[in-house]
Amino acid sequence: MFDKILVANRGEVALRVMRAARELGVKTVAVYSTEDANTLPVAYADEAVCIGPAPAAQSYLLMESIIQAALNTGAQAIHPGYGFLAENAAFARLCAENNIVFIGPSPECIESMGDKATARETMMACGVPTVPGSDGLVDTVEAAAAFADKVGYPVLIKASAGGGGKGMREVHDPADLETQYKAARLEAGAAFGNDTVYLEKLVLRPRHVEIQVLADDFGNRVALCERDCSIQRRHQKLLEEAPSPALDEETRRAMGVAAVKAVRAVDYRNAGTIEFLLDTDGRFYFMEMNTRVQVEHPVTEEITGVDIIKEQLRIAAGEPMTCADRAPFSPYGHAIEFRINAEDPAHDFRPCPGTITKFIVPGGPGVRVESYLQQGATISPFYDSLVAKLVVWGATRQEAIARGKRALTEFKIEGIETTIPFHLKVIDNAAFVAGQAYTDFIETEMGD
Ligand code: MV4
Repeated sequence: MFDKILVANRGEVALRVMRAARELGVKTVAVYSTEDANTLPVAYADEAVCIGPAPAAQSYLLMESIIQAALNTGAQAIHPGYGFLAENAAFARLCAENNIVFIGPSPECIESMGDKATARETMMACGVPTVPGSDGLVDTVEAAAAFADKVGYPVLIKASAGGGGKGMREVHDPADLETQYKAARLEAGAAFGNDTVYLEKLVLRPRHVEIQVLADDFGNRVALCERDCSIQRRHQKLLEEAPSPALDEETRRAMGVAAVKAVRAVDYRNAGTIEFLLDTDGRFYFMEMNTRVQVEHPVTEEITGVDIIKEQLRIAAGEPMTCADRAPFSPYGHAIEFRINAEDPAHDFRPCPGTITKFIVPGGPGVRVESYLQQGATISPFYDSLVAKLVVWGATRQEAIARGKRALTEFKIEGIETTIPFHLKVIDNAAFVAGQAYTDFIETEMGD
């Protein structure tokens, strides 16, 4: 195991990684912007290095400064958390060039999964189900029309460099194809500096179901069940649960097998997530692979008992994962994560950074709170608006829901608006309680 690692992130995930490191007897180095100087992860770390001012481009995204901090402090590895440099192949490469272990997959894996058209081809080649789609990139309106005529409308135009929904355009009517095709390319070019697109048949009313995977250097590859992340707003997840209320044991097994196939095909190492679309007939299709640990990883930890971050550290250190002999995994109980953001759900979820005047955290059985804040702390406008993740576990989904409601009610945050009132509505919603939430849940069920 490493003696010391550097955590190239901030907020709750920085603290989460440091807690895992501490349990393994690994020392930690925090890097921070001047804006974050007084935050908990900086105080918690064994050492801390200021890397620049508030804007991420001048601090958390400065690869050279972060590498220099690792070299100066003798950190042998860097955990990137999520966001910032977590899926930056150049950063993973720079780590290697400086003999620092990047706690994550190889730069080649990051790159091949970062290009969505390539990822799709790779999955098709190894037998992972994909939505019927164009044969590679679609360079002309005529080729787009030919594909749409062949598979039938509606279709979805996707940017190869996309992900997270950017550069995506639905086409329901042949008359709109040209306009939407041109719009998708313009948007993709502006957003990613790459305007290539491909087409897929549009899956109607899908659910977002993703499989957590771990792979080590000894050929161990495990699927840690699934998470259902259908409750999203503009591609920002708000609530995630595990297992998915929409999967039976057979589909779960099949999805896990497909995910492990994908991991083997690209010789993936460390933690990752394979995202699938689940259609209303229970069929699933590869959507994207995330080559990092995700915000919602705790729900998987709760139903499997696996500490995903500690496994990441072991794998990166060249040790075998400790959970391989437990595969195939079946979910134990049910977990739900509520993302508590500093946003005002009554005003289109507009961010509302500010100072927290009261912060009373829920507790009791089956309640886990991942945060880095306390009373008197300030939410910075420079970074994401995540205040806390409230994760509840119950023996059944029904118990998890009751516990979630109880814990959301106990959580008292004042001084800022939060998404707690939104979650209290979700948890009383009949479609959610029945396990019938699709990716259009917020539009169809939370209209007001
Ligand atoms: C789709 C789809 C329907 N059909 N692909 C959204 C983000 C990007 N990863 C891919 N996405 C979608 N791809 C086909 N062929 C619907 C979506 C989609 C979506 C997926 C998961 C969660 C929320 C979503 C919201 C809108 C669209």
